[in-house]
Amino acid sequence: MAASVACGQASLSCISTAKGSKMLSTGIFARHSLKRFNSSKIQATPPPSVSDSNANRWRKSNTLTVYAAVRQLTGSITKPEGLRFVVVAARFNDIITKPLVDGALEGFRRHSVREEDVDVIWVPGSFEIPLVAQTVAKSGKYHAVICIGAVVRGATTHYEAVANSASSGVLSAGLNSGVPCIFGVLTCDTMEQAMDRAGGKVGNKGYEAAVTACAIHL
Ligand code: INI
Repeated sequence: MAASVACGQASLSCISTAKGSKMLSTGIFARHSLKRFNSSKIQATPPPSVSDSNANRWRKSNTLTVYAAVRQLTGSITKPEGLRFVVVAARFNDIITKPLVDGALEGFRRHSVREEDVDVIWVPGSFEIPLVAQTVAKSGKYHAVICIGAVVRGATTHYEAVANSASSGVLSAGLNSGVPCIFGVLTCDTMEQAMDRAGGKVGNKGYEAAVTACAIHL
């Protein structure tokens, strides 16, 4: 049985299993199985980068057996209804950040987050993300903030400054606000690497950031 427990501002999803075990497929747990317990499955949706033919294998290898007497607390990616999210996205390199934002919105849609529960705020570049992320995180309106940007190494040291500021700034925004701020900022050597991660052969990191937000909401 799944329940919710309040914890200050936080609400954690609690899966208690009084009558045996439940299988929880989340994509973040290692595989465990113990056949002598009864089990039922709660399945996560495989990301778009997983082909239909590999979907069942993906689900199988992302399964956790939850034992009867063990109380497990986790953010839930199976019940994100009612949660509100905001995407803070950089316009710089928007050939990359637009598909990342699309991926994030697709990730929310596939995990039952309602369209009206997601806002998107555009900022000039990744350097500007942390301040806006912290401000919206502190507003109390959202359960998590998804930060999207693309920092691509150029000929100058500007890359290092922007990439480092974005990563430490997003971390600080989360720590200062107490609201998860998910780091969906690509830091790549080339545009090709960035495209691979924005819906190309390595998947869509925006989609993954949205799923992370669903999984970690406090
Ligand atoms: N912003 C990015 O989001 N990605 C980059 O690759 C980038 N580079 O390389 O310059 C970038 N610079 C702009 C920066 O984020 C600020 O908008 C600008 O410095 C004004 O504060």
